[in-house]
Amino acid sequence: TLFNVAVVGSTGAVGEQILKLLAERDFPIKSLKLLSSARSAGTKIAFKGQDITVEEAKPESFAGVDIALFSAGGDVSKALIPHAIEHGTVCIDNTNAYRMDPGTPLVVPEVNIDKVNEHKGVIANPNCSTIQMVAALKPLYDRFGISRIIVSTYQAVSGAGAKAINEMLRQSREVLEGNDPNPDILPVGSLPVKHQIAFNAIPQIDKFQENGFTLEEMKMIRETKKIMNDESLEVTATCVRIPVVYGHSESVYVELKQDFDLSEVKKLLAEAPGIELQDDPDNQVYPLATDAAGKNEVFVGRVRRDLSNPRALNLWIVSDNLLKGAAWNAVQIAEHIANTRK
Ligand code: 11C
Repeated sequence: TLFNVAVVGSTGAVGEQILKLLAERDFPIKSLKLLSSARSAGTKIAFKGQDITVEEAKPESFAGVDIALFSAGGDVSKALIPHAIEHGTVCIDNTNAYRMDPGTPLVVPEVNIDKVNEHKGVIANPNCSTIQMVAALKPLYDRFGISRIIVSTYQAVSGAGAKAINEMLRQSREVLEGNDPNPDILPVGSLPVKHQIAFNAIPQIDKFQENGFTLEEMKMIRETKKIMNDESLEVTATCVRIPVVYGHSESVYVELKQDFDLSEVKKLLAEAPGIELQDDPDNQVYPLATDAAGKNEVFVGRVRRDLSNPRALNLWIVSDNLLKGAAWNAVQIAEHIANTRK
């Protein structure tokens, strides 16, 4: 079976990767509609050698569309997904709009692909920093149980979009030339205060909530419990933006419910789908954002027993935030839908 597919936000950083993956994976496409805001409409994008003109996304754009992948911001998803569902379109949403809606499955294929079948028109793709963490922890959760996770992130600027990449590169040049870096975008475009990202680390990703955590941190906390289907799982997070272009890195402390053998932990990680163990301290082998960039896998290394708690582990988890963190996870879900409809 071939499918009528739409990509909403096709000119954005994630939309671009979705199109690349749909082409590479030879997704069974009958027709491909590229949609965007009015601002980007009219742009031509090449797909498998053919130029497709981007159209403005409107409620009626979804007539006849089987599968739509959304990555144009939460407001666009909230405004258009209800219309797409009315047209019978199955929506895969990369934004925060539906993730915590109790009726919407929040899916990481390596963890809970079975949830896709419970959808009522929309399947939510989790936040990038959550996806790579739960994908890596799932084999340990299944074998030993997990009681607590403490994570600190080192997140790439591409998570904040193409403009933030340019901002980091521009500021780096300014600083090297001895000029004022003139912060303009980060940490949050819509807030008045801006901070330098070049040669810096900013402990704020997205807006602060009333509890003192940022929205990014709350996404990691809430989404992890929902994806693991375990409200008793204790999670805390500190999310930090660093001057890396592609690839989020995470230092994760995880308390297991049972005693474990470190070699078994490494074996489970090495054999898990979508995970690549890169752990050889003697040869200085561990995951690096520069190596993970452009790859679909989640890389895990620095696996060691904690010294303060023998039932706890420390790990370093790295993945390309635009691929497994966004576009690849969404395309995996789309492939599952396509395969089950054959
Ligand atoms: C970042 N994690 O790195 C964010 C971007 O909810 O899908 C992804 C926002 C989201 O800035």
